[in-house]
Amino acid sequence: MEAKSVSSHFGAHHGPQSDMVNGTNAYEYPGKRYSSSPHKDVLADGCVGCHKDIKQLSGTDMFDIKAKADYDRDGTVEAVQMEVQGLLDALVNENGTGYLQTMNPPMFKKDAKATFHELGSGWAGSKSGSWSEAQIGALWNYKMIIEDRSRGVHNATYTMQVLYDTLKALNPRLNESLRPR
Ligand SMILES: [Ca+2]
Ligand SMILES: [Ca+2]
Repeated sequence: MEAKSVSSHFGAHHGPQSDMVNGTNAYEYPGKRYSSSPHKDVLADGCVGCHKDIKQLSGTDMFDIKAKADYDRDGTVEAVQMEVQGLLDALVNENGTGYLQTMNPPMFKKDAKATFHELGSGWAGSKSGSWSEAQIGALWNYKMIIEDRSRGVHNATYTMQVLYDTLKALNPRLNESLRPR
């Protein structure tokens, strides 16, 4: 598959929260195995059925849930949502060094941030190009994870697996030893 045009509207249907909880509908890479956090079987009870004691990380809009590893490899094991954000930043960041900003033609503007708000306003507006399947898959997964808006809380395992495989497809030298199994 090769795509000659994509638009800011390309992507999974809006509101992918249930897909994320169920661990499905990301662009899954051939030869990779995907699994899930044990969320889908208990969803009827709602989040607070199990997570009555979760607090907010002070000064942020994130939950105080520590990640299992330093997934974004910045030297600190942070909250799950910060680790996910760190991986999303590899795709789009304010310094303009993200994979979706440095491909030719770029999908996102040089000063875009990896946020829900800037999915539309940060879109570079490239009208045509010749992107690889790995690049189109990366766009799909980036948008799905951003639009889920939980930054991994709905399904940390699937979110990390999809992000690692997305980054690995764009950078074959990526160290993926921390990818959840
Ligand atoms: Ca980290
Ligand atoms: Ca980080």
